[in-house]
Amino acid sequence: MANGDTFRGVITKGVGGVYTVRFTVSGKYEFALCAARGNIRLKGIKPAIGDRVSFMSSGDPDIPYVITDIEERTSFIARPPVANLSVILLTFSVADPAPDLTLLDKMLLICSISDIKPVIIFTKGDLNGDECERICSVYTKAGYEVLVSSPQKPVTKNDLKDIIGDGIAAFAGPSGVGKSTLCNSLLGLDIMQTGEVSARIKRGKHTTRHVELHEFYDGFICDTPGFTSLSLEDQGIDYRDVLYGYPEITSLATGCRFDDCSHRKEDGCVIRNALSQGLIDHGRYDRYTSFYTELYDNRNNYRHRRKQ
Ligand SMILES: Nc1nc2c(ncn2[C@@H]2O[C@H](COP(=O)(O)OP(=O)(O)OP(=O)(O)O)[C@@H](O)[C@H]2O)c(=O)[nH]1
Ligand SMILES: [Mg+2]
Ligand SMILES: [Zn+2]
Repeated sequence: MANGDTFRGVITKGVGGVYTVRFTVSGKYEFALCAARGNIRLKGIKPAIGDRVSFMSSGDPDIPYVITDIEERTSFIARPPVANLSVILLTFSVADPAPDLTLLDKMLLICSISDIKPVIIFTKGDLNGDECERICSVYTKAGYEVLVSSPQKPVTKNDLKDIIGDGIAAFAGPSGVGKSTLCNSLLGLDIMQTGEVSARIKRGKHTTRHVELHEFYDGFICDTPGFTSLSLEDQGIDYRDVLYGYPEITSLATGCRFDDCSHRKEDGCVIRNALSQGLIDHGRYDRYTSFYTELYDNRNNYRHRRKQ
């Protein structure tokens, strides 16, 4: 590397303003430690893992490179900050803790609006086989890709190889569902990084704190800390966008009398009929109407601060 040359790579780790950037030299992967140049921070952009960046020599022996530019992001999630995600592995246990399907549906909706492919992984199938089968069928019928994981039959590297390809995938879901267990087993890492769920606080004892990208075939995977709630309103979701999280309703809605049918009480709505025929799951429909109604009732609060 000559001084003044500019290189390009992907941020895989960021701790205290020092970023690890993976780049290619003569067909081989190398890692560079980089600081961020002031103008990047001044533009209001803080580098995040997953960012594709340009960098050059800094002259500082401690942090030898400096990030000079960040490519436009194809997607961004804020908590934890990860840029250019192409896949979210939505991980929910079928028991211990019981699956929070309201949270799952909210995340499916956000994935759809953010153009990130969701893949649902139901863990702990060993603890409640019947419930596992039931919710798998609900989400498979709704059109989603669903995988099941248990200690006897964990999700394998091969199951995810083509799904992730050369993209970036992140685990996401509540605490204690087994994200780190699965991520570590996929990466062949020490299982000691996960632990028993504490009975009192229902969290993994070795709860994941810092987030980094790990190489996975031609792409990356990352583990993330669990979370318990998510506000669609805070995410800037409009009531008219709720249907993006319900492809099975959208695909039948062409039969409704009104183009802007909300599928709640309108005359000529075919969705209630589809419900009684079992074509749409009642739980999914109830969550759709409750998100719609809540966002509709609060619409004056968020219209002025909706993301463009
Ligand atoms: N029975 C059963 N237990 C599991 C399975 N997967 C994980 N566990 C256990 O669930 C507990 C929590 O697992 P973690 O991997 O720490 O959960 P996590 O989702 O990373 O939790 P946070 O980091 O707090 O978000 C551990 O005791 C695991 O051994 C499974 O498929 N079946
Ligand atoms: Mg974890
Ligand atoms: Zn309708």
